[in-house]
Amino acid sequence: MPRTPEYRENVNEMGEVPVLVHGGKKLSQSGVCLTYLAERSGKFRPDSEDERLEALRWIIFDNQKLNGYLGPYRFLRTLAKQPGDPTVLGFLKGRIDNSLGILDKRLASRPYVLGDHPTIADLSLVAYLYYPPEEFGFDIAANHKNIAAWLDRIKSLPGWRHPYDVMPGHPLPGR
Ligand SMILES: N[C@@H](CCC(=O)N[C@@H](CS)C(=O)NCC(=O)O)C(=O)O
Repeated sequence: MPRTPEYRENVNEMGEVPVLVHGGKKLSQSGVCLTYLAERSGKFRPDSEDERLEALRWIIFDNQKLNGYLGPYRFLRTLAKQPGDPTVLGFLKGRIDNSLGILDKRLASRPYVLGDHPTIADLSLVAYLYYPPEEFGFDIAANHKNIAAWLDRIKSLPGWRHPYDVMPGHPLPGR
């Protein structure tokens, strides 16, 4: 659907999901959707200008260098009709390992990405990290103890649900 001309014309010219429709607004880019939801609800909202900028810094890092690589990696490895080229997968895995290392170090000295309370920066960064290790071929939590503890912390927050429990279309047909 996101690739059809109709979708680009009527839903999102960038040809991507997610898209958030709320009242008269139609928003895309997960960081924009998260910012809007945090401002509207007051939940997971960075507290000050410094926090807002810091959250944006981590959301951009995430979109480009963590989930921005994990998404295509998982797609090529697990979902694509043609298996991914090993050179491409190797390149992406190297970038993912580097980004996971940066995040793990960040979380060594603070419970959440910005400090002592969870914000939209955490919600952006966890995006793909609860998917089963088999989908990646490596176990993120087993190899990064600070990320593992942070994922448990977020999982304990009120209202947390596994992505497969809230997204339509899982399990995929034939899997
Ligand atoms: N930076 C965007 C990335 C969105 C994105 O790449 N979404 C994927 C699915 S998870 C998509 O729509 N891919 C379709 C395509 O690239 O053709 C965001 O955070 O919303």
